[in-house]
Amino acid sequence: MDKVICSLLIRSNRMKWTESIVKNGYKTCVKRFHISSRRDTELTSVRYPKLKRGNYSKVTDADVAMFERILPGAERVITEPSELEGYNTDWIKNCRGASQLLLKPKTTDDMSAILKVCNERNLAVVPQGGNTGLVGGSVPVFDEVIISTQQMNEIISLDTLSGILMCQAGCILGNLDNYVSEHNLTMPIDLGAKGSCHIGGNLATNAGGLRLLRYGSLHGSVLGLEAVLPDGEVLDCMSSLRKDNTGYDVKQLFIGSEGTLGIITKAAILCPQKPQAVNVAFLGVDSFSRVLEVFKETKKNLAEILSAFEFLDAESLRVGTDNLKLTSPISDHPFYVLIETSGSNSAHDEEKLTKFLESMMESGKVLDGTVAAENSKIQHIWNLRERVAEGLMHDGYCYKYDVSLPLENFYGLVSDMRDRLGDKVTRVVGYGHVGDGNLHLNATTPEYNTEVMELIEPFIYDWVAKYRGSISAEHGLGFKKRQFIYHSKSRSAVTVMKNIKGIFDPKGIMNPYKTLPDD
Ligand code: FAD
Ligand code: 2HG
Ligand code: ZN
Repeated sequence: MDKVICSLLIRSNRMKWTESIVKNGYKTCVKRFHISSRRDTELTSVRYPKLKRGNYSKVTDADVAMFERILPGAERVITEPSELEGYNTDWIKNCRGASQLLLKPKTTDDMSAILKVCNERNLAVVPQGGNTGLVGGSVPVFDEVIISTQQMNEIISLDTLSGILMCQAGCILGNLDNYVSEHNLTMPIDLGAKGSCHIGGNLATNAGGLRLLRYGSLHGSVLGLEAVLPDGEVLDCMSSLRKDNTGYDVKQLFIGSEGTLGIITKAAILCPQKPQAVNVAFLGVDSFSRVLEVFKETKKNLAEILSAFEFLDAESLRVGTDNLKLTSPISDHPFYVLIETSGSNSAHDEEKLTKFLESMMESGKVLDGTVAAENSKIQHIWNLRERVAEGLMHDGYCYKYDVSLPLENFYGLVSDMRDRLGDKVTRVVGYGHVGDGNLHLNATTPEYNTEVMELIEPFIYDWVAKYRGSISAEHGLGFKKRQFIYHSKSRSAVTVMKNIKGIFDPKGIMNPYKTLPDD
């Protein structure tokens, strides 16, 4: 048995870690790579011809002149079509709008002034952070004015004792993590898009990511928030108190509201202590039920140091090895598990993890594995998991789904979808955050294919509803999923949502055609 775990550990030292992974200090930088040009993406208004533009005003020269007065200086009021292209198209190149105006406020006052004008003029707007959203929420559907938080990137304060960070909404998550790391703290959220996504975008989508298992959702970590309402009113909920039960917790409404209620301009976030010791294990197992057995044992044995439990199926791993030329540190298996531990005592954690893996190997639950404690090796393993989304884009068009399901039904959906789509697609992959009950199912084809789309939807949503899952676990509804909201939410809940929307945004200028279904 000693031999088994020995080979497990030696393997990690023998591996050639050829990748240069940590760029700009970020775990993974999402590059704005160009597999196909953004112009290849069909206009959303063409792909969805039944959708009608709302009764909003069109931007005039007088509007542009007014915005130039509010936002003086270069690069703040953009009308040049070539510069607008990237802002009009989403990261997965599924959606493309035709906005003719991009605004870049720097301050809350700027934001307030431009929203006031938009509201008075009845101009529809779409808030945009890093534009890494995966449901078409961050780009216009028709010609909405794009309001980017790119220039709202100031860190306001960090209280190193309480761990409370205050910043503007346009700060890039990776930059914030680098900043708080210098003070022995960490951001309570981590995701593959951290090199591009903004904290405001994270809040607006209530992003989950790789650390949710450990630090919980943003609903708990966000202590305060400032937002500008559509009429320009500044909603100040910038509390930095851990406990504050004075009245309704209004800020919570903005977390996950996908830019439909107002624009988040500032946040106060509780940052946990940065773990001193991090270990990552990458394991091969022979079935999905084994993944679940290992998860159960992991929770039991590594409880207080467990910080992530992720899985990939063999096809997901191949996305990395085939499309991104990543190398796997272990032999081929039907399923892979990534376990991360984060603690304060490396000797203690390593011993605990090693002992645990030893027992998993001995019982036959785990067939092969490697453990990494060194940063570059840890990163190499994380890349196999974090970069699946990027790798899929190399296949062409990606049909992306993000669902919550009871763990026992988790992988059945992937198998059924594979049977259903057969050789009409390049591949169907299943991977995700097992620890949070969140499956990512993606299928790819060389280009968008209506027949494939009609085979997937509404089949997938009916399947999820049958098991009382959620059709959007962490990415939101955005443009692409809003019409399916009733698969996961009751009529009464959606009615309340619509009423709330009516209170905050009576003219409906905030991110129209997103999140809420048409009547
Ligand atoms: P955008 O894409 O710009 O916007 C997203 C939505 O928020 C839009 O509806 C937009 O209108 C709204 N919005 C943006 N900023 C504001 C604001 N200041 N105020 C109000 N509304 C605003 N998501 C996860 O949950 N977990 C993951 O693990 C994860 N991994 C990802 C990995 C990759 C490689 C990529 C490309 C995306 C991933 N995502 C993940 C999806 C995405 O939701 C997150 O990347 C992120 O939260 C979006 O932030 P953003 O700044 O890019 O927002
Ligand atoms: C992840 O967990 C992201 O990697 C992206 O949420 C998932 O692309 C996807 O389907
Ligand atoms: Zn995810």
